[in-house]
Amino acid sequence: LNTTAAFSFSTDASTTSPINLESPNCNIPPHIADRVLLTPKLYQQPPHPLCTIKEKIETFFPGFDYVDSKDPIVKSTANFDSLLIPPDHVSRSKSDTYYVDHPDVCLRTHTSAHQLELLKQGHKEFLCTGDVYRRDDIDKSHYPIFHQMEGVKVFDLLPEGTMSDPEQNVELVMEDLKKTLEGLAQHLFGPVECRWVEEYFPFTHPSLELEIWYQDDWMEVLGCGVMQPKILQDAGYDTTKHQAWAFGLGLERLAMVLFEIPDIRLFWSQDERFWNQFQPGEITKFQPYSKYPPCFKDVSFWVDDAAAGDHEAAKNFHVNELNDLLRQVGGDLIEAVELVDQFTHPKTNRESHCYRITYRSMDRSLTNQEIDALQEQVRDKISNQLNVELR
Ligand code: FA5
Ligand code: MG
Repeated sequence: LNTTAAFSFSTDASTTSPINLESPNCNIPPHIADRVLLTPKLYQQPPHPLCTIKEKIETFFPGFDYVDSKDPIVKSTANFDSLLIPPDHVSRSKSDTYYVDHPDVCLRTHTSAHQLELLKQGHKEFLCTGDVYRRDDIDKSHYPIFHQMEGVKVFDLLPEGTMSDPEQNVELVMEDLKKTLEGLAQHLFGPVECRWVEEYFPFTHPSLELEIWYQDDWMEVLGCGVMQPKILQDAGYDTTKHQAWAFGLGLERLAMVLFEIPDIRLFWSQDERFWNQFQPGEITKFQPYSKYPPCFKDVSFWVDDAAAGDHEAAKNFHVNELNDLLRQVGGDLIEAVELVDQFTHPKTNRESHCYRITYRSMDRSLTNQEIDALQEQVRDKISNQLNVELR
């Protein structure tokens, strides 16, 4: 990395967390650190669609406490342990999570990171909104920074005798949760095609995901479930008397449906043709300025470094390393990254991957020259920074 700066930022008057990009325990690339520094937050800037949808959801939950200025830099204990996520869970790996200081401090990967803390502070019905960070796929509905809203509701169960069967309680809480979220979908979209899909989260049981039909496919918009009693106990509740539901929804995904925004990168646009289309608090359909042509480039490599005699590296290569590298070079000009071919050489036993990179700007036509230059940089960086051999 060519930066020596230790960034400081503050989203909450009480905290200022430094990010030292130089630290070997930090895997945050500069293009992500820059975004962490961006204040005010998109969801606090009318007429941004994320701001409008946040407010529209909040009006559906009157009486809830609204929390939206928690520091995105959190202890791993809050992001993982407090939610009963096991020590060896893949979501904790450096290839999935951005660490400020591995393994103790990370960029929150979900707003669930604040559940226990807020419960302990006495919030019983709350919505918590924030920017969250993940090393993830690159396509029209995945972005390394996105926004979630957490919802939690703690129930005081009826006196013993009327509802003393815990199984039955879980069912009633789950029913309330589903009804609430179906009501929310109706409140946001009117009639829309939805389906519930069974899921697993360590912190809820049972757990579900809600999907909405959008652009000819099912798109997952939220995860939810009945909170594990252990979490309520850790917050000081007697779980013979209390139970809770929780959900975490992806604000971009919902806003894409509501405003007909075709690509998640648009939320980060600074183009006035984007911003000028929206009015504070109003829901209007996004008019694409024009669809500029995409350009596809393939890159193939052996996922080990024969020169270094390191055949074990194949096991260590993770596509998220490539994704971050691509965003570093191409920023939001990278529309999608897709593994299109993979094979193992029968003689050398080496593994080859071929990725197709889609370049496309949301607001202008790209020139061949420009893309060739980017692709050249991409190849350079791949061979210098990843433990692989270009083909
Ligand atoms: C979670 O993050 C859970 N914390 C949700 C939860 C909360 C479950 C409370 C139970 C109780 P998941 O990883 O599925 O779950 O993400 C939740 C939502 O975030 C997804 O449904 C999707 O709408 C959105 N999302 C996930 N990854 C991305 C991404 N890379 N870009 C944009 N949105 C995303
Ligand atoms: Mg999910």
